[in-house]
Amino acid sequence: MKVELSITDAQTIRDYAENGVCVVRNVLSPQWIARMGEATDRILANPGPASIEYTPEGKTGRYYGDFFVWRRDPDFNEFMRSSPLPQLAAEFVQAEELRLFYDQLLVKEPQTAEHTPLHQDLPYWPLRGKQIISIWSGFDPVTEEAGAVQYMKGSHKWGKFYAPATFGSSSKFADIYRKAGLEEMPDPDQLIRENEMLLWDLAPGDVVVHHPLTLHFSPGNLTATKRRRGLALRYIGEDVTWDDRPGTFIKNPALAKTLPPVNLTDGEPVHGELFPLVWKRAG
Ligand SMILES: O=C(O)CCC(=O)C(=O)O
Repeated sequence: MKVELSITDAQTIRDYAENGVCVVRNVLSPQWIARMGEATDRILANPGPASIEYTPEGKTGRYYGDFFVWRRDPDFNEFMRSSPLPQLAAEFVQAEELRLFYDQLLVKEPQTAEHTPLHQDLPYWPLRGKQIISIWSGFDPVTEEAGAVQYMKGSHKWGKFYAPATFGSSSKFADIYRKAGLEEMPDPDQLIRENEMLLWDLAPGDVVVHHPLTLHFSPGNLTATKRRRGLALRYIGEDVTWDDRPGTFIKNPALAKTLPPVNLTDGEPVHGELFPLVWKRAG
């Protein structure tokens, strides 16, 4: 009899299916946290070509965003492949094999006022399929006051596909997203007030797993001294195909010029060096 070791349990996977989000505790070792904390600081000291400073100049704090960091940093590369996270992702989406779609670094230093706006992920992405999942890990302890991400319970089941929101006024994404022609989200503050938000204090090593249609946002980091260095890994399984519709983030020339050409046509299974195969079911 073959025994598959699993990282999470059936109840957690049921919670995820019901709520569109769940926490999985104690997945990453202290060694991974220390290594990725240092790697993050290296990136912050040497921002990449696709990075965005969301905090306007002259304001306190720093909200730093970066994409496809694994392509230029060996520790990010190793983390998305060899940490327990690809297997964890595969357990949630029940994939036979898994690719990394991309990694996104989201750092909010102390006294950062900028929120991450309420949004769903999938409207930004050129993807179709069910086996799509994000895992958010923090390399610091995370609390609500330090900007923990908050998720709208069950919103992945609403059948909504809202127009993407830009994360910062300095980013050039707004023009791209308008081309998507999607339904505008109603007043986000009201949605947040009227719906149950799920969030967790996280110890380093805990991760939050969320569905690509779950609405989520994060407040600023209002603490005086506590950093909030976060990394979201987006994994995809074998059922995921390319969606070449207009208005996705990959069509932003500022991002596209930092990446090799994506030679995928509409409806083609996602593959290629930009979306590396990182996990296969043992068999
Ligand atoms: O870290 C944040 O503030 C936002 C995270 C997010 O939007 C995501 O993980 O998809």
